[in-house]
Amino acid sequence: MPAMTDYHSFSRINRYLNGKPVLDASMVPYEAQLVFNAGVVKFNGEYVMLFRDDYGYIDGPSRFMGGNKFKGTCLGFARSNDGYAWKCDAEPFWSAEKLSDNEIFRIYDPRLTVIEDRLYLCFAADTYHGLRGGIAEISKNLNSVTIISLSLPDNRNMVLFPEKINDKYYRLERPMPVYSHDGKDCFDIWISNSPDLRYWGESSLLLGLESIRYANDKLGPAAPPVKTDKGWLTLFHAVHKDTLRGKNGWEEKWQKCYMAGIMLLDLQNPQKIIGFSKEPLIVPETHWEVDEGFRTNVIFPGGMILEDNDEVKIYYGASDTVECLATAQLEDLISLCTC
Ligand code: BMA
Repeated sequence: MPAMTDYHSFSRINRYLNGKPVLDASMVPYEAQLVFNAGVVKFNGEYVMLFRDDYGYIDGPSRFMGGNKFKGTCLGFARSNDGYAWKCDAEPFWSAEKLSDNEIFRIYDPRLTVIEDRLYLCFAADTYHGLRGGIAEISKNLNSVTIISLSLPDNRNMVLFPEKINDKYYRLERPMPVYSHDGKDCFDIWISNSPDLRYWGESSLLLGLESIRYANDKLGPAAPPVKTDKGWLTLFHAVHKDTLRGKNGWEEKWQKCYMAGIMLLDLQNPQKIIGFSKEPLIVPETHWEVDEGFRTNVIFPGGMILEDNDEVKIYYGASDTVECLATAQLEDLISLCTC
């Protein structure tokens, strides 16, 4: 496995504002420390972002040196007219504390998908008996949320396709099976379908870790797939672990590096991969991605928007600390998916 420095972001990826965050804790009008891993869609004539906010961090001797203890995690909305400049709502939107379910103690990493004018949320839920992936519907006025289904543990990083395919809903997901290789995780991307968003089945392996040469630890779905003439354009995160890596962010030994990868799935049969990129799409490189953060070297995309002029906006959490935006041209991204 080549050293991390052998990898670079795709040359035609443009980091908006040279990688400066489009949203960070200073823009949130309530308690916030880490603002990241957001889902983003166009809905009701505006751009809507639902971000994760880990708040109430007690710092140690210097920034992010107090361990990983937070008061809580909530999800908050931000809105935009152009997808570049964002403004947060005055109050947080949702958190585990708002549920009557005593099992779930944290909700995080939201992804948003609009299907037939309805807004759906996929989320990760930490429960006292394992990690679960949830699907919920958010009301049109963005005021309330109704849970539709929760997976068995352990599963997370679910994303919904934005339309039914052959009359079925589809989702990508990342279960956490107990097989491993050389003491490392081996987590892959799976695909399932459902008649009603509630009952899921016909699950099959979509992309195994062994197919991605720049990853050796785990893969997971990133933003919900986007429909193009050539297929479903689909982002994923790919994790490379190197035991020689030492201190990064708050941990003594944070050895993982999260990159973004890209693939194209068949429009009528999304279980079939048309192609994927041999190289990573986005690799941690900027100050916000590499030098400073709660967990450095993490690129975690959760939203992708295809504009009418074929610009693709990719929103990603950087270093589990801030939310950034990269753009690219659709044809450049499609031309990468050849393997
Ligand atoms: C994953 C999730 C993400 C996080 C990433 C990197 O396992 O917990 O929320 O961004 O690790 O720390």
